[in-house]
Amino acid sequence: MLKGKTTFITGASSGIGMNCAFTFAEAGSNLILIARRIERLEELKKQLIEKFQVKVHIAKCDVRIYEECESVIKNLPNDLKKIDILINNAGLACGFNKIYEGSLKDWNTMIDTNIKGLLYITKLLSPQMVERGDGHIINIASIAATQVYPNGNVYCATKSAVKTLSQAMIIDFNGTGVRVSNIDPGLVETEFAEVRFSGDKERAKTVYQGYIPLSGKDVADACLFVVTRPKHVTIQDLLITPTDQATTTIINKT
Ligand code: NDP
Ligand code: 8X3
Repeated sequence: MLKGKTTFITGASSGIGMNCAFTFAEAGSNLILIARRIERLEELKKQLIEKFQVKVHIAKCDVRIYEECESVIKNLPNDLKKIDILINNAGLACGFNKIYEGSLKDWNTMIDTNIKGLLYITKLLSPQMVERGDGHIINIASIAATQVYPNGNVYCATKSAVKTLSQAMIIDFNGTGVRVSNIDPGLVETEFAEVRFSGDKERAKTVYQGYIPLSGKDVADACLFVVTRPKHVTIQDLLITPTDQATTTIINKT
């Protein structure tokens, strides 16, 4: 379905991003994968090439640092410079505290990664899409973008910003041929909770217990569906949850 296309995925070393890499490679797309943990990307690249025989370029990149993003994109191999699909996925939650107990460091990390990182990569890659009159950008926001929950404060605010930026992009790219889709996943079992709880695996496990959460693959399948619609069709906004999740706070746990 995506043979000959190139997909650029941020935050591909884990979870949703890594699953998008497998799903898009299986559909025939070449890949550019970025994250900070390059050793994970090296292993992933090996597996993808062996299994799907697509071209894979990896790069170590902290999306919070504009110069790093710029250098990665400047140094793309010639045959992978034309980006057809961008999946703005890199993101995280740090901490789970009342706003009056929050940490400045956590707030800055979330704001710089989830909002500014997404803007940096979009600024660097979208002009070529506009010039060609073709391209698709997927922004991974969250159910938390519209449903704030206790202790979610700054994380929810960053995801709300992502959703707003998706709407802004849909408006600004209108008439250029570039499509933009916002995806809001509910609870997905990835390393997300472990990162939020500073590496506490036991606490993280409890987030996904008592019901069947989404998998990274479920979200990757949604991304594939979105990009494989005919060119005249845009899925602007998609909310995907586990069946047992009604809202961020109403979850049918056994
Ligand atoms: P994971 O923790 O499994 O993956 C997060 C990815 O983001 C990793 O590959 C990580 O790579 C990357 N990342 C984090 N910070 C940076 C950075 N500064 N520069 C580059 N890459 C970075 O979590 P998920 O897969 O669940 O999260 C992916 C996205 O999905 C996030 O935006 C998250 O907010 C969103 N989301 C997650 C949900 C969930 O329930 N899991 C629900 C809704 C949305 P590395 O550490 O190697 O840099
Ligand atoms: C991740 C889902 O509900 O933990 O965005 O915020 S939630």
